[in-house]
Amino acid sequence: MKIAKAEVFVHSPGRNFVTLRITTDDGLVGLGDATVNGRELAVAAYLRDHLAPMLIGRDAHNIEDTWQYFYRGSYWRRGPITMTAIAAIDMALWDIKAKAANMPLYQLLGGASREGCLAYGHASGREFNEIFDSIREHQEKGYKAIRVQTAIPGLNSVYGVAASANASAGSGSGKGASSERYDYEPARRSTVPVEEEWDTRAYLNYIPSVFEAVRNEFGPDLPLLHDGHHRLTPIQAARLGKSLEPYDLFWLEDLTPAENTDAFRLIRQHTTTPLAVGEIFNTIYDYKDLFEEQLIDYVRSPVSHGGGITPLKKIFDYAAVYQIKSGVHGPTDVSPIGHAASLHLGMAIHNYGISEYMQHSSDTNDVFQPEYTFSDGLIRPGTSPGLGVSYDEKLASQFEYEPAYLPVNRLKVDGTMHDW
Ligand code: EZ4
Ligand code: CO
Repeated sequence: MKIAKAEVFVHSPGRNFVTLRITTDDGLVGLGDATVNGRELAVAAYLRDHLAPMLIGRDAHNIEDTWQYFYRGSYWRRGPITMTAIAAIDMALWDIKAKAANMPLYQLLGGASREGCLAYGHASGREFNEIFDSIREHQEKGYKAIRVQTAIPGLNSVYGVAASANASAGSGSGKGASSERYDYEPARRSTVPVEEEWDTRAYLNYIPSVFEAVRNEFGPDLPLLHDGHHRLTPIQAARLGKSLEPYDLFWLEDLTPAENTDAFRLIRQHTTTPLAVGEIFNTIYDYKDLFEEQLIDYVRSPVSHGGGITPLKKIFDYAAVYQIKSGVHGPTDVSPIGHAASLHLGMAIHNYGISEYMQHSSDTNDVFQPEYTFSDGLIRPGTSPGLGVSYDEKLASQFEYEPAYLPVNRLKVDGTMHDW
């Protein structure tokens, strides 16, 4: 079974996505998600100009060899652009293999280890009542675990909080609703990033009161998560973990800038709050020391940014040695193809933990027609062979790519560039 065609699409149904479509000489089609938020065209060019020509004529069945060919063969290893491009190829080839086997992909990865994959949603608000309402809305949609982000008194805009009340996790459809949703994501359609402001002292002083209020309102049982989004120093992160211990968080995510993994040693000495990291990691080498020293509890890499199903399965298996679980990144900038790939892998592995599941706009779902469903807190794959996602090229071409960028962050006190 030889690869006959490899096409790259960049379209914007609800938001920008990069999609790889591989076709074999016997007519099987595999899809891969190659989206890197705000750097979409770089991955598209990497795939189109460099990798696609090398794919033609290769045996579509040889997934491990193809992965090694592109990882070792580029000489320039790792990095989000390279690894996302390779991930898209890997996903598409697994999609093809599962279609050839006439099975949903998780069957080829070892079969189902669970009924479905536990997911968490994003609640946020500007003050306590708005946060409570947002949590209730998510519970009504079926979520059994909830991430809580909050505005900070004195700061204009903060990561994870809807710019206006009616932009929060709505369920609307049509053009207006999807661009509103896009604004909330938090990438914005513009050629220049929006600037947000930050004050760590204000954040650290305020946040325990939010989790205290949420626990008082919702009781001890609801799993609660929070994303620090890389803004703290190691000692500040240690303080946050400690100050939130009474509220029993499911995890604290990305407290410090992720490239300095040594920070976890200090944080771990001070707190028993579980820690998650890895949404900007892309190889097992980013995780190796964190696993071996047992410094984290959850692995955040999704299939699309973790180099594909092939390497992520190895990362999860290595994590399992240390009782570390999966907790993959699932924002809307992971396309339904990427979500489906993470879901099939999550169904199969033993050390599944939880997945982020930010729901896509109706325009996105119309283009990709994902088969997975969400109910009672779990995402479940469908029954058709492969990933269970398709790509309506004709419909997608009605939504042209538009530049859109994640915000940047400056300290409120003096405008110094800070981690966003
Ligand atoms: O900022 O997906 O946990 N979720 C996150 C996301 C990321 C965006 C980056 O593209 O941190 O909101
Ligand atoms: Co995050």
